[in-house]
Amino acid sequence: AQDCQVANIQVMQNFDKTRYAGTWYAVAKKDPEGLFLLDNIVAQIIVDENGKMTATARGRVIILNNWEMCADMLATFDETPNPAKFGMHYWGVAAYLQTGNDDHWVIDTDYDNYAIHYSCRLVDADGTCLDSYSFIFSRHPTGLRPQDQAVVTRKKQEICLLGKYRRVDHTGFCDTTSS
Ligand code: DAO
Repeated sequence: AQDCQVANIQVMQNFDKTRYAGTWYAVAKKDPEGLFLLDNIVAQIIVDENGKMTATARGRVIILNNWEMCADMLATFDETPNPAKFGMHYWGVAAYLQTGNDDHWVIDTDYDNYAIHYSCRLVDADGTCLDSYSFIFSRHPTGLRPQDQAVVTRKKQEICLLGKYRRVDHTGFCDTTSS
């Protein structure tokens, strides 16, 4: 799983979306081209009584003309034969925010502390990813527990993104400011 072929990326085995539900704080992010969510990124994963997964997410963004705000985003997920691989449709509560369709793969999680997300937007002719983004999520806004850092580092390497992440700060900017 170190050949960097998108098709060979290992995802979470026996993924349980019900245990994935709840609040996740992004603590690190590998940005895609034309990045959108900057920091103060918090996602709420919801699984309804029919097993349908949706999400709300909020984060600081800078839109046209350097306007800084907190974006409220909504997402729905389509299941695939692999329970850890979803198709995600997302859009902004406000019409001027980004809209799109991305993969949402859960690479690894212990459900209670950390989760590693991955999305490849563009696969190159050689099967590697040309434009990816990835969130490292924590249940704790303060960051990863020391004991989770080693496993997260190993998984970053497995998905060929080691060294490509930046820290995502939580300053409280989006706790009160609304879109
Ligand atoms: O921030 O550059 C970026 C890409 C992220 C776009 C999608 C964000 C909206 C939905 C997030 C749902 C939970 C991960």
